[in-house]
Amino acid sequence: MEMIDLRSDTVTRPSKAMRQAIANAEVGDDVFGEDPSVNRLQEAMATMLGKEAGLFVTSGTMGNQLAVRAQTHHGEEIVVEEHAHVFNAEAGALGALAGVQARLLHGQRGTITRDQIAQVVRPKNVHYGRTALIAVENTHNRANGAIFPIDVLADIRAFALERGIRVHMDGARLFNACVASGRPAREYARHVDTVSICLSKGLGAPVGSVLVGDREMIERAAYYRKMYGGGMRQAGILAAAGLYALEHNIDRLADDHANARRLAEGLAASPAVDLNVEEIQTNIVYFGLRRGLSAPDVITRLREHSVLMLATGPRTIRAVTHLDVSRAQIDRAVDVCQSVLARENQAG
Ligand code: TLP
Repeated sequence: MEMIDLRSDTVTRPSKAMRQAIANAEVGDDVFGEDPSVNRLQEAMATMLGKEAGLFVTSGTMGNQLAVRAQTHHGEEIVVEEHAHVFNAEAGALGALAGVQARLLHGQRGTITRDQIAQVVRPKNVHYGRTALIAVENTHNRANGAIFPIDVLADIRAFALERGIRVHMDGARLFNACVASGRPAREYARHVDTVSICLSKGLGAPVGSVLVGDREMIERAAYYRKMYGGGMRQAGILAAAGLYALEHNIDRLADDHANARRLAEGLAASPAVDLNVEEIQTNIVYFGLRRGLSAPDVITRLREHSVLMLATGPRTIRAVTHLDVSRAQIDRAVDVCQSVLARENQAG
């Protein structure tokens, strides 16, 4: 039976048409700045986000870490929500590569506020590492793909400007936020200095992210990209997939959101599941298991029925919808989950 892979939206494979775009890509040496497809992609993303320049990078992790490195100095502090990807899931790079300390805040569904930030910003004093950067995540992965509210972001930005602090947005799934909220990407981007956007998640490209910001910052990021081994040569074959994704795969994210809703409703109907359907705004569904059920056990049972999800804790599971999962497959996944959970529930 075909697998229904809901572990992540990173698992998508390039479609035939995207592969055609890859095959037809014009290329050059991007370390010399001579790859026309890479240049087109960088410009297209910068324009969409209303920024001066863009930089094509290997991954969301590299986009975030270059943004941090290029906007901070060793020993400074970055204020970030405690479950943010940039702090939790990037192999300790904040310390290892940028040499910064993270000042963690507890967010409400991934959102941190101006007031919270104001309380932890360091005053000028010989004892303190300067607060150099605030990082927000939109959508917020660990908060069920929650959209970062734009008015809260505007407040943070106003405060940051007053205090001379830069703001970075991990916009790995920014276009999910845009499609779900009906707001264009540049409305979010105008409240931050830099944004990193992934092409290889819901947008369906095989590789890559783009970091955007002002020209000077992007030049610094390009220097660190080379230092980190991220200078690619005929990367146009990858950029062509990204350009294809920007043209064809943004509006359809609405289907993924509808599928995530449907999945969440189906899961929430099980008494074994702890999940608030109202929290599902985009394509990510985390759910808890009640009555002592074990997430690794449930995952194993689901796999036996060709449904793949991720255990993200002893009693938490994550499912993510994307362009390689159809509505019919979601309906089947719901049936499988309900029968597996009912059986596990009886056994437990
Ligand atoms: N997230 C991956 C895993 O690392 C958890 C996933 O499957 O969701 N920012 C956010 C908000 C992300 O969710 C991710 C990837 C990244 C950055 C990093 O992107 P990559 O994997 O391209 O380095």
